[in-house]
Amino acid sequence: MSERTFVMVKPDGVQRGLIGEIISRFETRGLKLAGAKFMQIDEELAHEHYGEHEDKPFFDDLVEFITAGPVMAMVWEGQDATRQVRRMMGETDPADSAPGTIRGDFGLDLGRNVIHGSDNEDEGANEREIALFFDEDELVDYERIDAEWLYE
Ligand code: D4T
Repeated sequence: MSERTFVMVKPDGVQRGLIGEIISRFETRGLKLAGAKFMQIDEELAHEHYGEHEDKPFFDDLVEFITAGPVMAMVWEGQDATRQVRRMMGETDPADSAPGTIRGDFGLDLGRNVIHGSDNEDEGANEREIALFFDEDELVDYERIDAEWLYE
C-alpha cells in the first residue's frame, strides 16, 4: 500500500554533505519525494519531536544536537515506504548497522546517526511527524513518470 513517511537528514548529515547522497538513494529506490524543507529546528520543535525521550539521560544532548545546525526534512511516498526507509537507514546505532545501509555506510556513533525516519512501530508517528514539520499545502501530489515500471 502506498504511504507517506517522514524522513530527516540530521545536522551531522547536512554538515557532512550527505543530503544529495541520501536523497539519491531514496529516488533511485523508486520512492517519490512529496515534500522537502531545509530548516533549523528550534528548542520547542525539538522537544515536541523527541517528547517520547524526555525522561532519558541522553535527552538534553539529543536536543542540543538536533538544534545545532540545519536539517533537511522530507516526506517520501511509496509502497511500504515507512518500513523500506527504516530498512535503508539501518539500526539506530550506526555501529550495529549493516554496510549498505545509510547509517552503516556513513556513521560510527549512536549520537551522530545521520538520519531520522518515522517508525511504524510507533502508532501514528508518520502522520504526527509530517504534521509537525509540514502544512498540508506544502506536500505535492503528482505521479512519477516511471510509476508503471516501478509497480506491477
Ligand atoms: P531517530 O528517532 O533519531 O530516527 O532514531 P531511532 O528512531 O532509530 O531511535 P530512537 O527513537 O530510539 O532514538 C532517538 C535518537 O536518540 C539518539 N540516542 C538514542 C542517543 O543519543 N542515545 C541513546 O542511548 C539512544 C537509545 C539516537 C537517536
